[in-house]
Amino acid sequence: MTVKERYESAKEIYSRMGVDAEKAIEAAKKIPVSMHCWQGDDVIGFDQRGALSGGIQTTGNYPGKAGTPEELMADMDKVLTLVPGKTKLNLHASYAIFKDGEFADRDALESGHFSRWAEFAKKRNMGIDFNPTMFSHPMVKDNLTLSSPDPEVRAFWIRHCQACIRISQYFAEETGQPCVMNIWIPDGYKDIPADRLTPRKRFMESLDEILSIPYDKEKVLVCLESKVFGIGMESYTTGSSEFTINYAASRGILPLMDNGHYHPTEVVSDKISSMLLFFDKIALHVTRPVRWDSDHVVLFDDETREIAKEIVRNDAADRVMIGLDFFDASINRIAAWTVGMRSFRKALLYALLTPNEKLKQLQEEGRLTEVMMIQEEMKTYPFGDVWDYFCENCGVPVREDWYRDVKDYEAEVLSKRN
Ligand code: RNT
Ligand code: ZN
Repeated sequence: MTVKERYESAKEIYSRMGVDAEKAIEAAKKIPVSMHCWQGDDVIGFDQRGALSGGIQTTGNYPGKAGTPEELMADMDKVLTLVPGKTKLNLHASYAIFKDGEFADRDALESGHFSRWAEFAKKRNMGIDFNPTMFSHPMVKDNLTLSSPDPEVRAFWIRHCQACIRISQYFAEETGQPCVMNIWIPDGYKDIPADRLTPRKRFMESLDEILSIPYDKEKVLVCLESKVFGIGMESYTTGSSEFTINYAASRGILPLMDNGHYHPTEVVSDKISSMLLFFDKIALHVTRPVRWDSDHVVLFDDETREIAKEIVRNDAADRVMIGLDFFDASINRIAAWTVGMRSFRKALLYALLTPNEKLKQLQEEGRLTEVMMIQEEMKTYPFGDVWDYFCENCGVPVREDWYRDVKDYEAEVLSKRN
């Protein structure tokens, strides 16, 4: 049977459950998912050569990582041929591209340092999301940035974030799509702090200063990402969940939830609905924490599916800004990106193929046995047949066929890199 024939049969099976597969496919194509540039080079960037620092870490040393803008762009282009659906580009400020002999420190970055990225995105019809980079830099002193007791350290990073807002607005204007700009700081303490309040107060004041510059709030969606711990910041992080939610709510910016940033039995899928009741828009970093915030490649696993369901069944695809955030240096990086991007898209399609209205109705009527029964039976519906058709329809390889391209690319391109 062809992919199309299998799809026709699957469509019929889903329709008996009241699910319109055609509609699901169209909707799944359109939801933007932001592809993070930092999977391509283990979060190193182009403005420094040092190791990754700031409470995050990559593990592994798989050969062939991108070392230049040309290599990173070529790698992303390869991934783009393998992943279906609407994709945005997610950049970090450390990926500024300098001309020969030119250099600007992070507090002096300008849109010109990102013009090649803007060109790259425009040619591919992609929007751009952006992130200040407050790690892997000598001005991160004692693991502190915007909450540092040193006024010079704070001022440096305030200037950096303000520069990033201007660059984000430039991206929005160039691409015609809003730019989600996410602020994450590593700040925290390894051991029990003597004062939890003062650093948070300074962080709050620094953020207020950053946001005091004029910018177009329709074009730049500033978010604040929380975190419960970092490597070397096990006891206290300044930007905790309570801090970021309250800050975002009181200042009219977006909260960003990274599903690696909570206590191990907490799940972001359960948090989305609460956030949607109080925020117009929220942002996500979808990742896969294995025992800690390990940033493994996103899979089509239970929590990923549950996150996608929360977005879809609450009709919130335009209110939840989706970005991926993982960095595995132990496997082929093109494959890592592809698996992560395909998995999240799969989860969106899966959520769209769920009889959400019917299940809600059953819950309202207290028919909880049926809720469980249907959710369980749906797991063995012919989802793969719809997914395969979706891929074919989007012009990307079906099933594991994409891996051949990755192996060829590895042989022809990656293996020739230092
Ligand atoms: C770190 C945060 C942050 C980074 C990226 C590189 O724990 O998740 O989002 O992973 O900005
Ligand atoms: Zn994150």
